[in-house]
Amino acid sequence: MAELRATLAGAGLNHVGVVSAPDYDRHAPAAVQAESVQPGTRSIVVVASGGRAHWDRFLDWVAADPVARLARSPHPLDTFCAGHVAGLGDLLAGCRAIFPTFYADVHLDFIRLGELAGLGRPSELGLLVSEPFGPWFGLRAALFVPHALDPTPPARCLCEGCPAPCQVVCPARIVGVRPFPWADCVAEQGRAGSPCQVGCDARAACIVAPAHRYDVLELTYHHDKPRGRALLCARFGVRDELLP
Ligand code: B12
Ligand code: SF4
Ligand code: SF4
Repeated sequence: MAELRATLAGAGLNHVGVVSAPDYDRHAPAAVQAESVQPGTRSIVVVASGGRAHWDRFLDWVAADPVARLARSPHPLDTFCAGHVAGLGDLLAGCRAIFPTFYADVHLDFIRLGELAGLGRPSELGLLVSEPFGPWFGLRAALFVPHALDPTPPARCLCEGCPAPCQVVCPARIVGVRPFPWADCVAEQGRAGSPCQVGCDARAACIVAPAHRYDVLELTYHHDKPRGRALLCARFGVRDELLP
């Protein structure tokens, strides 16, 4: 596990937790039980990127060949992450990696998975919030592995007793509503002129680990992919070859 953690950290995949297969199976529906995702699974290693390190490594990787890795690539950040995971080589023997993308062949609820693997607790924002990284981490992969690894203990809920400055800045006033009304969040992001088209103000207001907040380029890339791509292409001086 130490070697796996160290190799993942090389790409900024620096927030890693483990849930045992039996514990995962107690929460996951029949279609995605561990044995049907990958026969022989005994643990699931959930891999996240805390703070800006993964994004910075991604920019270094793009810089080496911006035409192939950005201008001609529909999902450059996902490709970078998947490439690093594939590069784990022997460490992945007998494992299956599942990614949290829309085009993945298995769709897992990574918020639930991240919580089970002790990476954070669902917050007033709907997102997981953790002690080391606040809400500033992304879930990047789930490795279904044939080893019985020590599970990570549950994370602490940081919203309990917090004055919740996140609630008042949400234009849709949905922060704090349980269960989190994702459909209202989507609707607000689609409203003309909404500040949520370029970032989540509630996430930015979270008082936990603000030093790990993403920069404007990364925030734009996550919230407004076309504009994020345009900014990245401008930064690397390439023409987006996927534009019509
Ligand atoms: C779609 C999506 C959105 C949509 C809508 C969310 C929704 N829930 O409908 C919108 C656009 C609103 C959105 C917004 C944001 N999102 Co979003 N989003 C997602 C995405 C891609 C899928 C969410 C989803 O639909 N989950 C349920 C789907 C996968 O499952 P399903 O097909 O319906 O059902 C199957 C499974 O759920 C399974 N299942 C059921 N129960 C269980 C239990 C277990 C244990 C398992 C394994 C499976 C399982 O069974 C079902 C049938 O097979 C996730 C990534 C992911 N794969 O989880 C990110 C994700 C949740 N988003 C994330 C983020 C960061 C954001 C934003 C901040 C914007 C951004 N990208 O920067 C904002 C959040 C605003 C806020 N409140 O703070 C992060 C959260 C990170 C964190 N720290 O918690 C995620 C995890 C992406 C990532 N790679 O990190 N998001
Ligand atoms: S993206 Fe906008 S609507 Fe959704 S939680 Fe954040 S501030 Fe509220
Ligand atoms: S500001 Fe406080 S209540 Fe809001 S998400 Fe962060 S920890 Fe939770």
